[in-house]
Amino acid sequence: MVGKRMYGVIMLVLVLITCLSCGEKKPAVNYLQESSEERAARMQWWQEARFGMFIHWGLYAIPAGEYNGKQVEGIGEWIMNTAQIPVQDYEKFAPQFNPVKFNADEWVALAKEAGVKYIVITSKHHDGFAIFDSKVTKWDVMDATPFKRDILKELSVACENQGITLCFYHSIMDWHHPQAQASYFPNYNDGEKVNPEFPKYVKNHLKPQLKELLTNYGKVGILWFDGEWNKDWTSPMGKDLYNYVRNLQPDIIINNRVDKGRMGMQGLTAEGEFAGDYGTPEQEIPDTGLPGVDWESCMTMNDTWGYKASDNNWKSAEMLIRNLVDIASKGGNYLLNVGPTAEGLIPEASVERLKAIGAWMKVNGDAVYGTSASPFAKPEWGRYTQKPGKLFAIVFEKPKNGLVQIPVAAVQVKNISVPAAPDLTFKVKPAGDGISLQLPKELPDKIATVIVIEYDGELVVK
Ligand code: FHN
Repeated sequence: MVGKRMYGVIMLVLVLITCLSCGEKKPAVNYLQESSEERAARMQWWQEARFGMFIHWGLYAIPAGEYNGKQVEGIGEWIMNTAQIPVQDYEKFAPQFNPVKFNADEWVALAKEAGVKYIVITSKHHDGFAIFDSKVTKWDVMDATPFKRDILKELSVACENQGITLCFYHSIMDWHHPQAQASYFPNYNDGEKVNPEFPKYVKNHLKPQLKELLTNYGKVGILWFDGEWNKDWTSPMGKDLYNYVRNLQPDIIINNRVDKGRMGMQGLTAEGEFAGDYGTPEQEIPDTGLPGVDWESCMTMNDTWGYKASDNNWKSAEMLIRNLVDIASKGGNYLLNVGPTAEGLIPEASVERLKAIGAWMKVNGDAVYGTSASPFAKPEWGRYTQKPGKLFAIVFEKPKNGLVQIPVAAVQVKNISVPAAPDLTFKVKPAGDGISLQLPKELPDKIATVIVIEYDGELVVK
């Protein structure tokens, strides 16, 4: 019996060797059947990262929210649709795209200074324009613009050199491609129409460009799909694309916008068999963490993703830092957006905020990186995050009585420290099942003061 089985194994190996030697593709793997252990290993770097930078950059930075002398409402990268610009007129922006001030090393250095661990950049947004050297189309930075530099290649080198994970946002919806939504003009986003040619766009354009992105730019951390809401895109297409991408880079992470399971802007995935590794709340933060659910809130610093000269509605650094803490306290990731200008510069208001976040993270990053969701309901004065043996009490607003109640039994406490005030000490006063800490008159960090409680044993969650 063993002889026969061994013979079978040998034959299988020989067949595989033959296939590989004659250049036949290795059989595609169905990654939708991945084991929980394999998934956990693949997601680990992303779960520990907690903080990424979104970059929306493309031709829309040229009009920058204005068309034919008029301000165009809404988000800057939607100007082709919002201003109802015909394809041939939108194409006139390409010869104007020459961002000579673009410096990938500077962008990545800024992201690193901010404490960002991964960058997600728009390889192609809904307007179909590729900011990389695509042999699939002339509608790309190499053929259609005077810039003629492969932006993603320069970014991939800078990320590799500086230890930041590079990821790509790629729109399934395409307002420029004749076999996709170009023919839906003047409403390229018409959710009722279906282009019978769309499967040909998927086969001859979408997939080949993804193959370029996953072959020519090194290891890619995340494929961040978007534009999946049109009727043209189906769940079977999403599952097929998920496997197509994973077969090109098996360790890559793919968001839930590859399939049709996303529940609107709240972004999490509906019950059922939908592809995608994590939920994508947009411009919002879930009220509570969701045990066992991976999610990432993508948010802007002002009101637009793509650059818009008139949008100066900037969130404060305080709000951005507290968003990061709030999201981490619920077990999520924060994907914070910048929209560079047509010259290739990240707006100064974004730079200032990124540096402020970085200054806070430099002192307090241990309370965010590699943490998991708080086991406790959020207290009125701030948030909790946790790591094994460490509870981080992060104080936004000092309670009137100056006391914070921490649900860790006094006997368990090994050490209490405040990274922003290393000399600060606390008298540990038992209070009920936990301890009560008297805060100093002035909080060491006005935005968010981190108190690290190191303890023995397990936290008791009531
Ligand atoms: O339509 C896009 C929009 O332009 C932007 O890219 C956001 C960012 O996630 N996603 C879509 C809107 O949900």
